[in-house]
Amino acid sequence: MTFPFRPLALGALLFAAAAAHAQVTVKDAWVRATVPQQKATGAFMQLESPQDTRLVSASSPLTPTVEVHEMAMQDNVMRMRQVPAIDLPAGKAVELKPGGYHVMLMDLKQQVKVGETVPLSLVFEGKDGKRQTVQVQAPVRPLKNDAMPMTHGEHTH
Ligand SMILES: [Cu+2]
Repeated sequence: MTFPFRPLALGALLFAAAAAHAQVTVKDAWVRATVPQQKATGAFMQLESPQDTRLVSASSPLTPTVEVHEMAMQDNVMRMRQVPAIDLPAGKAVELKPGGYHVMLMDLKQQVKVGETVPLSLVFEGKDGKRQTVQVQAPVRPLKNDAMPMTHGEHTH
């Protein structure tokens, strides 16, 4: 005798297991360091979700004003604007990077320095309207890593 329904049952099981772990993965999150008096900066990262979802908002204890932005060429000028959400198609990595999508930290009260870590809460909304929040600790990095000269020993003035 064979068991024709067995593969079907196994498939249902696997689906249930996947649904239980339908968490968005956040990789390589970082925040761009600021110079004194700079009031805004961007947070960048790679996002991947096992099912269709969208990044709808973000927050940070650093500032009450955090927006989801997109940077794009408009009339030959790079401009950025707030977007209602960033779509994450199932299984496809979406990169938030300088010159593209980013999480914007605005109204900064203090300088964001290299070596610090910025906590971020990212809110995702699935097609069913269910929301999940993912916490990220994003290290602060200089604008251009490779442009930073290596320094050795102590500085004396
Ligand atoms: Cu921006």
